[in-house]
Amino acid sequence: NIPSEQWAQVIEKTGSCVYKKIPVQKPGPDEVLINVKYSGVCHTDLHAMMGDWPLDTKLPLVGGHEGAGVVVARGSLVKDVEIGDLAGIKWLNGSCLACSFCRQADEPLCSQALLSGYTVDGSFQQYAIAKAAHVARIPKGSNLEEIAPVLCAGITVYKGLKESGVRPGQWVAIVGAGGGLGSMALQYAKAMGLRAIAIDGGEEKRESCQKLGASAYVDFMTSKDLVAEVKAATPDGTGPHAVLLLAVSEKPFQQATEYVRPRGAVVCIGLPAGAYLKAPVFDTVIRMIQIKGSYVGNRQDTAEALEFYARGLIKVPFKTVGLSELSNVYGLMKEGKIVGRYVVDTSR
Ligand code: 8ID
Ligand code: ZN
Ligand code: ZN
Repeated sequence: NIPSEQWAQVIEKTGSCVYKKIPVQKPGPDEVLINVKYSGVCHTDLHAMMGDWPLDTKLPLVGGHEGAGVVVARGSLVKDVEIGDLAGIKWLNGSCLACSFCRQADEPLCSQALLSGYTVDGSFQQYAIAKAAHVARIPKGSNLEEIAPVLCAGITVYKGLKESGVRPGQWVAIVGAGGGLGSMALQYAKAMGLRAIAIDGGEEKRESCQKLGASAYVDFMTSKDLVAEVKAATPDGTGPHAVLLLAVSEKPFQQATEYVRPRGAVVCIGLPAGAYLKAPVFDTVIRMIQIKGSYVGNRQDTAEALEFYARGLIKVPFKTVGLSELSNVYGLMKEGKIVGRYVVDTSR
């Protein structure tokens, strides 16, 4: 018994969202309808609402792309997802599956990609649609509240760590370590046998980062010389083998090449509005530094990221509030006050 109406947070015009009732949609032949129980709130959702990026959203738009729930309906072509299965709505809602990127498991690069909570309605509603091929398969019995943030934050940082090329025993700097992606990154880094230097601001985030397994914490708000402090945190003082940039601010994107180890990798993941990368050509060449971007993950990355969670290796602090309170979460997020992740409960 799927209702015809449901509660949702709808962006009617850029800059704000309204909690209201909207119709429940029917899945197409290759789609499933998921009764979303919980959804994580990613900073991307705030960027989408604020129109921060040079890519248009649909309007009106239901945001959200960390939705964990139960499959309640499926299209006629769907064979491998059953009604009653647990499943997740992630950023990549669908892709063509036929282009050269899709064929090589680079689905996020597909030019036909559908983006949950951006180009198609996402998980800040009680019933959301996704292409069956792309929904995350969540193991039976999982805690949906806790697993929701894995569906974007977890997948993205796990992929970013793989893209960085760091190996067990090596050092990685996590910039924005106290936030949603950062907290996940500390847990994945630990599970992957890496040593992490957490960079963020304030004592609450320091405490959280240390609990999540960081070997060192550098406070960007109080440090007199951040570059020197990050390098000094590695045993030989040459700096971390890789840097994961997760902050929503341009400055750390300009700084990272200064403290990364020679031959190290700077991986850009955070998407501050209007920001540019800048690095001296001379140092980049003679220190053989790699600068690259990393964008969510493919279906295999999704399965692997969920497996780390299922093994009990990923525990990230989260707070749950009702979907009706989403605007308050955005308020805290704008001020950089969130430690870990906020999750919304779609039943209230
Ligand atoms: O696929 C992707 N590339 C992808 C996937 C998901 C999210 C990219 N993102 C992007 C989001 O759109 C956003 O721009 O990653 C960024 C981080 O998302 P989030 O983790 O959901 O945001 P948050 O919880 O607000 O955490 C950001 C942290 O950065 C810190 C803040 O204190 C906060 O803890 N921070 C800032 I702002 N400036 C900093 C600085 N200079 C900083 N930390 C260190 N140094
Ligand atoms: Zn996200
Ligand atoms: Zn494609």
